[in-house]
Amino acid sequence: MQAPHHALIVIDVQSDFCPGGALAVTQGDGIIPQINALMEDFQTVVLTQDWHPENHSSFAENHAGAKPFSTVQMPYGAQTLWPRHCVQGTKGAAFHPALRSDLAHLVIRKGFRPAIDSYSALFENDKTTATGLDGYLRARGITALTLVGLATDFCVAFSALDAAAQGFDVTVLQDACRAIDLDGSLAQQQQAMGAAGVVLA
Ligand code: VGL
Ligand code: ZN
Repeated sequence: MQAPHHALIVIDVQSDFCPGGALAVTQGDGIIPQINALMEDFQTVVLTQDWHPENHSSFAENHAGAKPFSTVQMPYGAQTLWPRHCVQGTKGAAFHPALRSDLAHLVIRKGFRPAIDSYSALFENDKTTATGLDGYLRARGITALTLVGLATDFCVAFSALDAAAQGFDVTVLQDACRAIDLDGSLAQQQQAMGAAGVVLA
């Protein structure tokens, strides 16, 4: 059993990010058995859930003429446009049925404001709107985080970078993550995480 100050954060293991889903990550479901085992080994387990309204500004279909995987400028900076995914209340937004979500202590939903995307579990993409996870972890005396889930180079990496910047000791278990890898994004984010002191295990 892990120490009480060490939490497991499981990022976006949802049907839409797994094979057959709207924004499927290659072998996204392959990490689930390992994550289920990890959840039994931690005294604090948090799941994040990407949770968008239909009119979300990260969907290409909500920008006239824009293609999925292109980039637009938002008031808060560059934003990748995605196919519609993880729409609130849909099957695709649900946790993958094989994930032992019953073992989680907290579910944190993110990306529900139409105008701001939220890759990170701590801050939305404007880098200032807090999800509240930081307060939850601090109130429980947690100082170390292990991150797993989808996708390594987006939601996992953004969460790891924010958590390291907030002073947590952060480990990303790469075996229990899978990447989208858009234009070299995986190598770029691995480099950024390394530079920020995130342990890539
Ligand atoms: C994610 C793209 C859009 C992720 C979420 O979970 O990594 N990626 N929304
Ligand atoms: Zn999303």
